[in-house]
Amino acid sequence: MNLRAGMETFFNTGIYGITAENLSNGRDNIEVVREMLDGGIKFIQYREKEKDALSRYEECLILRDMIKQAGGIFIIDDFIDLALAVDADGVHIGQSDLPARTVRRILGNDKIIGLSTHNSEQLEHANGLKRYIDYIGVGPIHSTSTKPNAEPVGLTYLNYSIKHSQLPLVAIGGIKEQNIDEIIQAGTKTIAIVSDIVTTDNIKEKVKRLRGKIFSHMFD
Ligand code: TZP
Ligand code: MG
Repeated sequence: MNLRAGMETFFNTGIYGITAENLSNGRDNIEVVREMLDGGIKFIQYREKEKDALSRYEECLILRDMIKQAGGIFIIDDFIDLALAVDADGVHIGQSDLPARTVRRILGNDKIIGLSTHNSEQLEHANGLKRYIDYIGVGPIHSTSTKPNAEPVGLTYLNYSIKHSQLPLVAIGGIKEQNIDEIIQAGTKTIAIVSDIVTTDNIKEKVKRLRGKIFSHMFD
């Protein structure tokens, strides 16, 4: 099946996992992603801003095969060249990256593109870009040390985006097992979590509990 057309099946599996090796308590991204996949995560983003290009490339070649074998989707944060080099499934871009339309031109029609949004203007703009992009990020919901300089948008913008987005959305930022319920109750189907997953000793069990919370809400 076409990846972009079939994306929502994967997207709506609850947790969107994101790497952060510096927070992973000595474990490398390969080990952490293995655990995420074993816990049932199907959407994984490689987010590594500090490593050099060769290290990123070598690591992503391994991750791409692991994620493909597990039937998951592999997204790369920021680096369009890396996504093409390792044949990842897509990229995630921010408001200051190349325009979505340009990224679509570079990547061709088959790759997934996600775009971060932080307010209603950006959301309306993203709705206008829906020929080019496949999902939006909404956040940071709460302030988070994983992205310290980003202004939190709170539940107000989350509720607004759930109501007005014409694209699938993923909520992100400061979301943890202890405060995930309000995000789920707002109607969010996909939730991205970095630190609460990668810092945990037993990532697989953590992911299972988090996914269980989302699924039990769906069948309430
Ligand atoms: N974009 C907005 S917040 C964030 C990103 C990448 C980091 C979220 O990390 P955490 O640890 O789940 O708060
Ligand atoms: Mg970015």
